[in-house]
Amino acid sequence: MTSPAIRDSTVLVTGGAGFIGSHLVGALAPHNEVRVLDNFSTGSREYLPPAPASASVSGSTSASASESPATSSETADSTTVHDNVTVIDGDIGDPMALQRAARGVDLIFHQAALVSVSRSVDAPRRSNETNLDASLLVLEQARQEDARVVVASSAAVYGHPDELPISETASTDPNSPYGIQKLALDQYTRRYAELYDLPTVSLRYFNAYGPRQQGPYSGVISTFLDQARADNPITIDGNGEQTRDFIHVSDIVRANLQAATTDAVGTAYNIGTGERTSIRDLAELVRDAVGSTAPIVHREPRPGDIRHSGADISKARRELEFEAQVSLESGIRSLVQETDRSTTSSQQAAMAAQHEQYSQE
Ligand code: UD2
Repeated sequence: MTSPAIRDSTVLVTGGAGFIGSHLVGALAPHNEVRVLDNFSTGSREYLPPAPASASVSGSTSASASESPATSSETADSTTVHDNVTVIDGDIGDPMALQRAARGVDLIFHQAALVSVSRSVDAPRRSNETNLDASLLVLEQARQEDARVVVASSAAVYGHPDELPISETASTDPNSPYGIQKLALDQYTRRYAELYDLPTVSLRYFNAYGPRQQGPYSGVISTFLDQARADNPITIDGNGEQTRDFIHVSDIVRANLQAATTDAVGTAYNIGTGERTSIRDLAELVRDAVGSTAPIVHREPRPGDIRHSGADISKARRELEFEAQVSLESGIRSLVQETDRSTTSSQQAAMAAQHEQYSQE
């Protein structure tokens, strides 16, 4: 399955310099005018697509400086950012920055969030400000611009599932502030279609992984990869029998592109692979892919940890015409190669390769 092309559109990606957002920007940049609104709390300018080898880009226009507070060339090394990408260094909670970033857009991919479940437990009001209050500003701005919105929701909306695989009609009983915030946003997103006739889609990501996922609050795959590379113990919480549905970021990008054109709006879709993998198997997979001899150790189980999570993908397959393509084995293999490349050559070269891959799809 190939994703439908989005061309000659003006698109805002909130959180566009972050893990998932930057991959989306890479896919959109060759044929669209892309605005990135990011406060760079976890994102990086290095994740944004580089200018193509040939100086001019056909089929799209660049944002004019008068429309935006800052262009790519003003805020970053102009050789690192694609001509079609305008970077707005600001917070989604800042109405002025948001207004300027969203002016005249056809489409908004809302990826900005405080993604850490544990941080949301430590500071529920702070995470609510971004994940819900500011997200509501994004929806309101979309309404203002009459723009389609695709929102990043999460499997965290389900809490401890009462069925496996989890379908979109399963009960939603989130067990963290993060999950509560994502559920409220997911509901707002769906209702905006009905109340304001706005084409909206909510995508409930399962466990995302891939290049550029890093930092203290990133997912288990990047943690295990770092540990295996350093030949440090690979730390399994509990007995490792808990399972997750791991989905590669390139598949998440495809799901977003499908959501940007589908007629089946005003609804939420599970974005997973439909396959569950235990954390113990994952530890071995990562260790083997790296060729490491790191020991696998067990710690206390994580408080409140969900035992099993796996997506029923039939609705996404049927209505969104989306199905994941990257197996966990090949996703981990390519992640290991990618990180090998970026440690041996410049980040730029890895970015160019990634960008090239999206351009060809
Ligand atoms: C939740 C959400 C996910 C996403 C993410 C955002 C669910 C099912 N998933 O992911 O959609 O929103 O939060 O942060 O609600 N683990 C270890 N050792 C480590 C690190 C993790 O064993 O060093 C285990 C951890 O205990 C858990 C599993 O790996 O059982 C996955 O953990 P995670 O933090 O990558 O993601 P998870 O499922 O909490």
